Amino acid sequence: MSELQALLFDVDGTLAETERDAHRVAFNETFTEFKLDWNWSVELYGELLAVTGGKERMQFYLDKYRPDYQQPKDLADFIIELHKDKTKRYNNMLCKNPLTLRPGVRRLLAEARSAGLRLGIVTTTTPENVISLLEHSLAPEAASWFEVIAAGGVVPAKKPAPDIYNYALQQMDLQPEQCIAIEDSQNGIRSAKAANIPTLITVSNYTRNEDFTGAMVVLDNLGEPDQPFTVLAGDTGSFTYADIDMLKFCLK
Ligand code: XBP
Ligand code: MG
Repeated sequence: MSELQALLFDVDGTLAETERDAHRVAFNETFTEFKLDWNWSVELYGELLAVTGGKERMQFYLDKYRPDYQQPKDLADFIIELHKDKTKRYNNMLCKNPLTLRPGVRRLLAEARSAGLRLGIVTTTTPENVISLLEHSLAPEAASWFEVIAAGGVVPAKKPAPDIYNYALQQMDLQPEQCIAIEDSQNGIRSAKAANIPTLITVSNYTRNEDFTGAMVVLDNLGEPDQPFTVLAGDTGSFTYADIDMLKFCLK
């Protein structure tokens, strides 16, 4: 087994609970702005999350739920326009009302940095969304802590395809077994495992009932010294929160 060298973090659902009260709300505001009778309830959005990527998600919604919608001839361009508006709204939201990071995220990142571990971001969300979340919720300079921010459409196929993880490995010149991916969803673990990267799951509010077969360990969150995690699958020994020693223990 190679020595652990890098942590690769997913964003949505992993660093913060971004989906229900931020991405979903931004989509709905855009639909209202464009006078569309589309409204994504909390429940419906859970089903739409089966498809990663906001543009792809809108197309999926029309295909599956709105066969009645009179599509414009240039539907792909229209979706791009809607998505630009949604991205602007989402970024304004993160600036005005920064989201709280999930338990253990800030601590684990700080420990990883002082232990000399390398860091990467691997996500399907739009790059500017990542920068906003990092700047407003973590630290103004936090984007610079990550060697690579692999995001959005930089690769042809989004998660669950392995492309975005393979891209990050290539950019960082790392082998999969030198890394741990930290994910919250089945699409995320399918992507990381298809790239052969050991994966730790912290379930999020939309993903707790998903199938995480192949995960190194499944936790409710990363935990804190005074706020132990709950282990949902796997062996964490006597560790009660995720730190570097715990990650190394789980790799063995
Ligand atoms: C999250 C996604 C994203 C966001 C929306 O994936 O699928 O599409 O829901 O962002 P991950 P965009 O957990 O891998 O970050 O609208 O910018 O696509
Ligand atoms: Mg996620």
